[in-house]
Amino acid sequence: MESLVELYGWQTGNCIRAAIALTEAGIPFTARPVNLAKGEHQRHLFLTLNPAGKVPVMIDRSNGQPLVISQSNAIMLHAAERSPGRLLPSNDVASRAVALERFFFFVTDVIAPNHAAFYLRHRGMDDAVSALNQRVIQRLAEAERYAAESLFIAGNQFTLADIAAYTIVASVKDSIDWSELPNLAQWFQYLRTMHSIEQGYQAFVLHRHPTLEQLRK
Ligand SMILES: N[C@@H](CCC(=O)N[C@@H](CS)C(=O)NCC(=O)O)C(=O)O
Repeated sequence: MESLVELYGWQTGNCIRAAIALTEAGIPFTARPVNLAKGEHQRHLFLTLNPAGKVPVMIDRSNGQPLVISQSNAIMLHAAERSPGRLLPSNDVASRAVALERFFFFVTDVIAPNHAAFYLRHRGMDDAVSALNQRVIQRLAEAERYAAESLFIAGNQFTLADIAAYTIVASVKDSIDWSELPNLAQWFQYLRTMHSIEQGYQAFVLHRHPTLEQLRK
């Protein structure tokens, strides 16, 4: 049976985070690869879903009327709301606030400058790129404290904060001085074996899934 949720995306951090969150929330979804290298995100079919021409986009039909959401963080929060307690602590206001604090730390203080560096690299602004990349590694090192405190980034439960942290740590892992971050290293090794993490990274690897174009043929 077709899943009630579709996730359009590609092999990028934003899409992988959304895929990990849906998987960890136990929400079955069909991954629909949108090949950015081939410009599929700029084609009319995709633009009708998201006029901004960006992935990920989720369509959730589980409540009758299709719900189309196009921000990765909104998709992650939606996954958390659909499965109370799975991605954010549900019965302790303080633990939930800490999980959100750390989720937004990674999203705004680490992932956002990393994206800005990616954009500026294409504009040839090398000095700005290296300043931003340095900043990303510096800020990321603050997570050593979180990993030292508990098994996961925000306590003893896997949360949205771990998903945000994992994808950015994985993407810059070769620039990290791991000898300085032993607890984060241990956390990283543990998370890489988690089913939802593996599935998220596999979701948009081109394999059996038809592409958006093939689906409409
Ligand atoms: N803030 C958005 C950013 C979406 C975004 O920039 N997606 C990138 C891939 S990670 C994209 O679609 N890039 C294609 C383009 O901009 O042409 C989110 O978190 O979903």
